[in-house]
Amino acid sequence: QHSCKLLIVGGGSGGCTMAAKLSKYERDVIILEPNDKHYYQPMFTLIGGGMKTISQSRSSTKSVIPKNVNWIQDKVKSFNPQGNTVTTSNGDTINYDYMVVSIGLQYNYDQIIGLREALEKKDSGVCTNYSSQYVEKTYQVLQNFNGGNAIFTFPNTPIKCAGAPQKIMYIAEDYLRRKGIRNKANIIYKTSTPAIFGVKKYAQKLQQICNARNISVGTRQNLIQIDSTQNKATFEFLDVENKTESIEYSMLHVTPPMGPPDVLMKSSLSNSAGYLDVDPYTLRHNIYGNVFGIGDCTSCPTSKTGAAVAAQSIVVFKNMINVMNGKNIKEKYDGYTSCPLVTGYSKCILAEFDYDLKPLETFPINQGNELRIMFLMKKHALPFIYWNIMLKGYWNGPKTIRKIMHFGLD
Ligand code: FAD
Ligand code: UQ1
Repeated sequence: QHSCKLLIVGGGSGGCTMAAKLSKYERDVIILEPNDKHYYQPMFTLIGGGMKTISQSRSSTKSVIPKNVNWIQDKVKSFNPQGNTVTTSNGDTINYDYMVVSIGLQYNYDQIIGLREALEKKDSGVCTNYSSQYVEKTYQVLQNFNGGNAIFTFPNTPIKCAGAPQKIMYIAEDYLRRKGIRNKANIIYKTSTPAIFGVKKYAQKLQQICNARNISVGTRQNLIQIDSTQNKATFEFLDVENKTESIEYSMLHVTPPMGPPDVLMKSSLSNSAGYLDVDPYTLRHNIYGNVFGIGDCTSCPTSKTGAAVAAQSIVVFKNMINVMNGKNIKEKYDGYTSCPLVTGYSKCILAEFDYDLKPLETFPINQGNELRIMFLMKKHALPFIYWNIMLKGYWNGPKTIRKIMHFGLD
């Protein structure tokens, strides 16, 4: 029973950024977002390490949606792109001329037996930085740790910020070292991926760090079950048929399996894997020309981050304005993404790369090294940029800074 020129579905990083940009040009905008709280999720890593509090990562949804955009606090129940409508959980129908889909990823906790129960249990030693609901538990588990196996997992699915499962491990390692009990801990990284990171330059450095800091890395191993009565975690070996291993843990930081939201997967907007089927360069839907996508829910083969959302936002914006004006679209996204790999309480490797997995670094110094300045940027500058520049529609990623920094150098 609503109608608008432009509908934005999802009011996370991508949706709010697009609302800010598009509402400067178009007055008839509706944004659909069910939650009344907005989180700056990249801060969760620091919250897990006790460096920030949950309230520092949170704001009201009302405060991050432009005043002239109509926020409907509800969620999409079904997409009907043939008829240019969506239906919502409350039973409304919303008709649109153009739509941006930015509904992020869904956590599939149930794909690991016993995970929910273990997370809910107060003294289980099982935690995850990935959810606002559980992130504060991570630091409690870390503070209570007094020896044994500390295991950090990466699931067998694409995830948000592929570096985050190991950032908290380096922070934990540093924490225990500073506390003087590092020798009581076995720190173990168990990842479903074939290497510690997807980009060779950073993977080599991270593997060196693991070797130097006595962290053991097991690749192609996937957490499938947690027995929180006996503190045992079971892993399957992805390259060996029928092989599993159970290990006792004192601390277990889990990255839950993730996937596209069910509502997207069952719609005709998705590709065979369930992601929003967009052209990876123009970000326009491959079938429905009046639909665009941004962020984690799209089929773009890039590492899913807020940094990628920033770089995508200017492409979606320019291409949508052209489509709305009946012009050809020409703006292209290069796959830029970035991952600030925090390696402890004072250092960070700032990985930046494109679709070809080639480093695309902003600053004219080797960002593959652990640097204090990058840690300070992660802790102080990026949250400021997010709330005050990106969500206001003025941050398109660091491309301009990179060009200035590299002027005459490349
Ligand atoms: P989100 O911001 O997740 O927003 C999706 C929105 O859609 C949500 O608000 C949700 O409520 C809404 N929604 C869902 N279903 C529906 C529906 N049916 N109808 C309507 N609305 C719906 N990125 C970085 O760049 N750097 C980092 O260091 C970094 N670290 C991270 C660490 C952690 C622990 C986590 C969890 C993430 C991290 N990220 C990082 C990733 C970053 O937060 C995401 O990539 C980014 O938020 C993606 O934006 P999005 O708009 O696609 O999805
Ligand atoms: C970035 O632009 C961004 O969006 C605000 C992030 O999200 C939190 C990031 O983590 C990073 C690293 C970038 C890239 C920014 C610079 C200055 C290199």
